[in-house]
Amino acid sequence: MQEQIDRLKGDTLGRIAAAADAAALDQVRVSALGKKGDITEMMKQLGRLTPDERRTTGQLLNALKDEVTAAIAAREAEFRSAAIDAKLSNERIDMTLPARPDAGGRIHPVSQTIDELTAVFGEMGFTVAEGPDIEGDFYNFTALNIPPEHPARQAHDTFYLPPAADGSTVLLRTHTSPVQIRTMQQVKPPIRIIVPGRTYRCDYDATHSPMFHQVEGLVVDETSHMGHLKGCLIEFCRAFFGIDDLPVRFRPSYFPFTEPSAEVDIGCSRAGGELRIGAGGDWLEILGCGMVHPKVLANCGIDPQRYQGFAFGMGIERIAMLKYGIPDLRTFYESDLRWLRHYGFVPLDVPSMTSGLSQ
Ligand code: 2NL
Repeated sequence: MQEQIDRLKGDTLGRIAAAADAAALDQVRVSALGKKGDITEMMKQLGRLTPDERRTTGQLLNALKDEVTAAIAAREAEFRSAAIDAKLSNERIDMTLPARPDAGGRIHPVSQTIDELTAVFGEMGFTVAEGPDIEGDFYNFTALNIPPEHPARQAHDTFYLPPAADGSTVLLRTHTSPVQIRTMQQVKPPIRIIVPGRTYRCDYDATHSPMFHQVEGLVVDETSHMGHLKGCLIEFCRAFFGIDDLPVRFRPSYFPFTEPSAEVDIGCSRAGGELRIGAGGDWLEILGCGMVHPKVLANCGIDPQRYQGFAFGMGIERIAMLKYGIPDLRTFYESDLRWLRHYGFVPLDVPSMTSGLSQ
């Protein structure tokens, strides 16, 4: 009996070790410990033995059963950890692989342009401010000295939302100026901010999109004057377009929120039907600006006797088109991957004061 048990033990443990997978192992378990398994059958024979033999053989068989059970459990654990290892090595990614050659994504020209102009104004000491796209008519119009009958307020120029519960008017901001209004209400001068962001107007044709991007700037201090405005914007135009001697001129204009107001042109040439930015005798309008109207300062709780400010605004798509030679505004919003591969920017090319077309 002892011999038979030893043989069975060697045989069963051998088959457990040789089982190639969980299914094979289960077959070994059934053939040893199942209802008709070898060990089970031997246990059934115990009844035929003398009480003494039954005790010793019973102990041996119990020990064998425990040992086989433990060996099966151990082999099962091996299969489980091998399966996990295989899964892990399958799913492994090499964190040391360089991102550069594989970076298929591109930065949209609007994002790139915002990053570039933020770098330029950042060097001059401006910080970036942001605010909600949905605004009230006080912030978008009234505080800016835009009269109630002004055409910009009309429903065919501005996207109005259904009135709020308290009856107040809500709209999609038509410029980023509401952010400057909120800043002036909250921050004691000196103020030096730029506000890039989405803006909305009821307008759609080859050169207008109902959603577009603007950046506005605002400086408020006790001694700010038109000379600061001119120096700041001439510097911006030259740094942004990367042309040190870019001609810049200021033309008188009108906005309800600035007095005096001006439009800024940069030099260009249109020789041969091709637009080139830089000296060339022609002019191209790129932004509007002016000294903040005293009424606008007062509307925000700033004393116009003590403080003065200048402000400016420009369209981001427009300056992006000029800098990067993108001919059609509507293509900005088409999500055409071929367009993005062509006009987009590689993520790791971080914009700086000096990066851009010239590099
Ligand atoms: C343009 C002209 C401009 C401003 C925007 C402004 C904002 C406040 C007070 C005074 Cl809170 N002015 N913004 C001033 C002048 C021009 O934008 O052509 N934008 C595309």
